[in-house]
Amino acid sequence: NSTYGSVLWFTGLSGAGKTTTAKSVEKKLRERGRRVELLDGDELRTTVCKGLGFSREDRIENVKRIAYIANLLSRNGVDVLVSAISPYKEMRDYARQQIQNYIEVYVKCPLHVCEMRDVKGLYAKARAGEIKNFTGITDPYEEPECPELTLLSSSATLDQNVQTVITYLEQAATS
Ligand code: GGZ
Repeated sequence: NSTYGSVLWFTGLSGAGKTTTAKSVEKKLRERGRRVELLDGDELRTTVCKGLGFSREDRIENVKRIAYIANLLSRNGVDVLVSAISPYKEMRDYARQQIQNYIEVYVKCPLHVCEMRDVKGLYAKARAGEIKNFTGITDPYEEPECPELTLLSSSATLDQNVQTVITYLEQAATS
């Protein structure tokens, strides 16, 4: 549906590169004159999703709120980039069902690589038992079964992954 913006839903482990990739795609789309918004789970948890934790219920509520905002923006022609772990199949299916032009982008990265990067030191804390319900360590991540796109963030470059997304959008626009 061409009047709707695309909703690129980046899912994957903490530290897999969802936000980095989304920001780069955001820049590319802006350069092309698109109106774009990035909805970052980690950031929204300080505002509209404030107070939500990491239980299954809270994560589902978090994703529902994000999907709601994504839908509002997208129906006004804005391209939306969502960056949220969204670890459960159920919540991604919910988003897919709620959102027109939902495009699931699995940012795939082996756990040991995310853990080695440990940009925010969260994996170390999770291993030490200081953070409960940490995705990949003490909480599940259900791998997407048929995402529209899979980006390998440990073996492909950022530029390659961004190009994969842009090419996908270009092809979707002409088909
Ligand atoms: C996973 C956690 C947790 C736990 C804090 N499990 O990589 P980050 O740091 O910057 O982003 C992660 C963010 C996860 O929020 P989401 O809204 O994306 O999660 S979900 O979609 O599951 O609702 C991580 C940080 O918060 N973080 N505690 N226990 N990630």
